[in-house]
Amino acid sequence: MEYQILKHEIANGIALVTISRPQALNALNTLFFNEMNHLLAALSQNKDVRVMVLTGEGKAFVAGADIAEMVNKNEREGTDFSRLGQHTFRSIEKVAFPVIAAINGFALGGGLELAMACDFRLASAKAKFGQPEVNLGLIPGFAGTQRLSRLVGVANALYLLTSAEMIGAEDALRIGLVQKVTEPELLLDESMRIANLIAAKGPKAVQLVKVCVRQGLGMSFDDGNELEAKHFGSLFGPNSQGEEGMKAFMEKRPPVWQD
Ligand code: DAK
Repeated sequence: MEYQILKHEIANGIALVTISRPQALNALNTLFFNEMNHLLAALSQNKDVRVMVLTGEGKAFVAGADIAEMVNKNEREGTDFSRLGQHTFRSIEKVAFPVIAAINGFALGGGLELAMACDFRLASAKAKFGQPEVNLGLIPGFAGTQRLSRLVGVANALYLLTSAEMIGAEDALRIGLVQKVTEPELLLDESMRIANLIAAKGPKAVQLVKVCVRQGLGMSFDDGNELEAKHFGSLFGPNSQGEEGMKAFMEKRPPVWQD
C-alpha cells in the first residue's frame, strides 16, 4: 500500500512511525485509520519488529479527529467513524509488540485518545494535552471516556473531559498521563533509547508481558494470575528463550535469542 499520511522506517527491531499531515496538525481522518490498520497488520507479520515508536510531524502529535471530515456526518456515519477509530486503537493495544507514543506537541481529542491506546507515553516539554470535545458539543468517540479514567482516575478524567482545559507536560506527568518528559529536541532520542532497551530483551517475554497486563485488566485477579502462570511456564524448557536468558546469566554472557 502507498501510504499518504504514515511514514515508517524499521531498523534494529524498532518501527518508527510518523503521522505526517502537518498542514492539518495531523488530524485523524478515515484515510489515517485505514493506513494505520494496514500498517499494523504489516508490522505484525514482520518478525524483525519488536517495538514501535509513534510520533507526529510538526507542532502536533495529533490535534484531534478531523473536524472538517466530521462536520457533515449524520448519526449513522458518526457511529461508523467512532467504531473505525475504536477498532484501530484496540488494534494498537492488541498488537504483539509494545507501542510507545512520543508526543511532540498537541495531543488533543482523538489525538490524546490515540496516545492513550499506546502502551506508554513520553512527552516533549512543549506538549499539550486535552479532551476539548465538549467545546464542539461532542464527547470523545474513540474510547477516551474509558481509557482516561483508567489511566488517571475518575476525578482527573472528569476534570479534563468536562472543562476541556489543556494541560502541559509537567501536569500530564504529575497525574500519570505520561511516563516521562524530555526537552523537545531530545524526545525522539529518548524514545529510541527506551525502544532499544525493549528490543534487546527476550522477545517472547516482552510480548507476553504485554498480553498479561492488557488481558489481565479485563479479568478477575485470580484469572489474571492463572494467565500469568500459563505464560510464565511457556518460557521454560529446552531451547526456550527463558532457558537461554537464565543460562546466559549463569555463564556471564549476553543472551542470544532464537525464535
Ligand atoms: N481537525 C481538522 N483540522 C484541524 C484540527 C482538527 N482537529 N486542528 C487543527 N486543524 C487545522 C486548522 O483548521 C488549520 O487549518 P487551516 O486553517 O490552516 O487550513 C491548521 O490545522 C492549523 O491549525 P491552527 O491554525 O488552528 O493552529 P494554532 O496553532 O493556531 O492552534 C490548536 C492549534 C490545536 C489550538 C487549534 O488548531 C485547535 O484548537 N484545533 C482543534 C482542537 C480540537 O478541538 N481537537 C479536538 C477535535 S474533536 C466521535 C469521534 C471522535 C471524536 C468525537 C466523536 N464520534 C464519531 C462520535 C473526537 C473528536 C475530536 O477529536
